[in-house]
Amino acid sequence: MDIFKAQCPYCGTGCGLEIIVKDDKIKIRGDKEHIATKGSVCIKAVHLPKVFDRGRLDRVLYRESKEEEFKEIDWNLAYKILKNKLNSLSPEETYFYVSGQLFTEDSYVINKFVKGFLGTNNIDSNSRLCVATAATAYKLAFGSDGVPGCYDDIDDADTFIFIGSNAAWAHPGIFRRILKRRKEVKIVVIDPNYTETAKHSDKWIEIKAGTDTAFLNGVLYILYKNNWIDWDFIKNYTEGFEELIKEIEKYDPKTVAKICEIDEEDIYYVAELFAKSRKLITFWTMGVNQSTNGTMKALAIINLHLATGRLNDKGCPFSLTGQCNAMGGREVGYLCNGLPGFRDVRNEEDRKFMEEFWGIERGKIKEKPGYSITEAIDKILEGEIKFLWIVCTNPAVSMPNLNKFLKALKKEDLFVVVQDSYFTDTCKYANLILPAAQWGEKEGVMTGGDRTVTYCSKFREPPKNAKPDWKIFTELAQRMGGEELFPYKNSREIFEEFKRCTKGRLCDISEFNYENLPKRWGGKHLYKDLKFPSGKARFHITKYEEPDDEGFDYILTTGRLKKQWHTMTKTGKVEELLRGEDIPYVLMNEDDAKELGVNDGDEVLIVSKRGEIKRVVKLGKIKRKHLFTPFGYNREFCDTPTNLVTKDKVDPLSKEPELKFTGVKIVKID
Ligand SMILES: Nc1nc2c(c(=O)[nH]1)N[C@H]1C(S)=C(S)[C@@H](COP(=O)(O)OP(=O)(O)OC[C@H]3O[C@@H](n4cnc5c(=O)[nH]c(N)nc54)[C@H](O)[C@@H]3O)O[C@H]1N2
Ligand SMILES: Nc1nc2c(c(=O)[nH]1)N[C@H]1C(S)=C(S)[C@@H](COP(=O)(O)OP(=O)(O)OC[C@H]3O[C@@H](n4cnc5c(=O)[nH]c(N)nc54)[C@H](O)[C@@H]3O)O[C@H]1N2
Ligand code: SF4
Ligand SMILES: [Mo]
Repeated sequence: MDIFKAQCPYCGTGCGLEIIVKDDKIKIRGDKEHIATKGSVCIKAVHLPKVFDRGRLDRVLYRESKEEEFKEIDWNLAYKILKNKLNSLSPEETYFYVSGQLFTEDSYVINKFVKGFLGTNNIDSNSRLCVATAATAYKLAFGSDGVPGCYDDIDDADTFIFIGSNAAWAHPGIFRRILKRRKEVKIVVIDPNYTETAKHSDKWIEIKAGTDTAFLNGVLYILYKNNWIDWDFIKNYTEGFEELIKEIEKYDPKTVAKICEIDEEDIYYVAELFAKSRKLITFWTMGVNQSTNGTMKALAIINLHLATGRLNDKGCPFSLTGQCNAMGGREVGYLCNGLPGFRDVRNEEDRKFMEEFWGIERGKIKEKPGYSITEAIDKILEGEIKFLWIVCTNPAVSMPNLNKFLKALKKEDLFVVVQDSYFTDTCKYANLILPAAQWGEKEGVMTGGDRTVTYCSKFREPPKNAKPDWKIFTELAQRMGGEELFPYKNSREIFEEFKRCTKGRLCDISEFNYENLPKRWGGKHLYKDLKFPSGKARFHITKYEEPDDEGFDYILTTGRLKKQWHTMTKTGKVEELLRGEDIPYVLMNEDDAKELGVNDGDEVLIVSKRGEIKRVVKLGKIKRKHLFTPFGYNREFCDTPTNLVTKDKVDPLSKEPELKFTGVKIVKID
């Protein structure tokens, strides 16, 4: 019997796992010794062994035109095709779309390939649809990305606010840790949907979707009027409070209650918690981030924590990370403006440092950020981008405004490469499909949601022909004249290189190695001395802007399934995880259903300006005029994925799309 260790490859909780391999059997359990997660594990991880072999990609597939059938080719020919394509185009005509589920080593190599070797910043990741808003808000408020607290803070906090987060489903490892202390703590949930998380709360605040900024500003209004704020903290460690307060004057309880369609009392309730609790953590996730007003929402949360001095031992504005290694991806700078070690392409010194570090010519790294993914889609449609390489994400399901995106994918003058471990919906639009080795079949590290870096062991062989993501890019680079820049024979060499460039940075992991992990960078509290990368922490003026319902009466919001992971390429292959989760449903309020004349179990069409989807009605507790449907159903489960109706309008600061608010009408199908 062998025991291997790794971080879970699903959610950002980042549970440390033990993988027990005996003969041909593999079992998975929580690793009690893991410093951050201490043994937590959930059902999705337990069933991982079942998906290692089901429906795996084990061949390189190619077709010159998307009209043709795929034929099998070998890796040599694949590299030749890629080299020719990339050499025939200017770097700005190419685009790379990657993922928060890659190992840090994979992300680092791909980012180096694009920004340091090809010389374009045209790379973005699915984090743009996920944590981009939180990262933007942290940078604006503190001068850097990075969660200020860690999971240990849960164990002595007395108050938890969940805003736009269904942690009971989405971060079960964390939520159960809180439930262990249920009797001693207060839990508030702010969500239009009466979620599993809300069921466990002391108070559910049934907010109208999209209006959180108004709500949070209203809480600050009450704190200010009652003098429930920490003036010493504000004076010593922050700036910008006076300007903010001028804006906050507009958010009296009466006005806010009307905007958010809640009781005034709800705003007082939360204000009192900020005033009086011992230690308060505000957890937020996609109900905050995926909004055209998202950065304002996140900054309004941080404003409340700064106004009441709720950092470190008094609390934390805690953005829950979605994917297993979104934090690691942010460390290597995999968004279109990032560089490794929390650096930025717009910063001359950062570019110079990385050019010297990589040993490439001055000026190779471009100053202008690349296009974000939704901008890139426009550029594909306009014919400016002609090559798209998608790695470890399934955007043919997860991208907003799918009809538009699929039109871009189908263009004959766009060459599409899809690198995945399974045959996904996105593969159907590819010219070239590259089979990837996945978690368990390669080694590397991931950083979980509280900055803890965990080593992930290799404990099985990949299917024939499947290669680790870093290796695919390394072998291609070597054939394109990049032997010196990409000398890597294994992932350890990549880690050793990456960690050196983090020395002296906030995310310094230069002393970490595969043998001494797991370890957390930045310590328990990132800003324990209340010294911030920006000097003082900054209040920002948070303006509420009304979400656009496009003239429809109903608001469709979207999100997760309890036992399924995103687009179901893995969890959708496990019977135990499918039970009750395989019928595409829409959650509806009973009074709305009566008004519409529909019953539980009826089929309806949900129609927006961009498309329509078919769903089965499930009656339940959700705010009136709000509907909720999961977004991850792929075409095996449903002909009409949710994102056919959502919009690609983005937050102006984080460029994260509005995935949580779509104006729709309901049409009953007879
Ligand atoms: N089981 C499971 N767990 C997962 C995942 C998975 O696919 N399956 N995915 C992981 C990833 S990548 C992520 S990003 C996280 C996401 O984790 P969460 O963000 O917690 O999950 P969601 O279901 O997307 O959305 C959370 C809630 O936001 C609410 N909401 C919608 N609009 C608003 C609004 O305007 N204001 C407020 N206050 N609330 C609103 C929705 O009703 C929903 O209940 O989950 C991670 N964990
Ligand atoms: N309407 C709506 N849309 C949303 C959201 C929402 O709440 N509502 N949430 C958004 C968010 S937060 C997220 S994070 C995205 C998630 O959306 P996606 O990133 O599209 O979701 P996944 O299904 O996790 O896709 C990961 C892919 O990587 C493959 N894979 C797994 N391991 C490996 C590997 O080691 N290498 C390679 N190359 N491939 C691998 C899997 O088979 C899978 O196809 O969806 C976004 N879209
Ligand atoms: S809670 Fe998240 S990280 Fe932990 S085992 Fe479940 S899916 Fe994996
Ligand atoms: Mo996410």
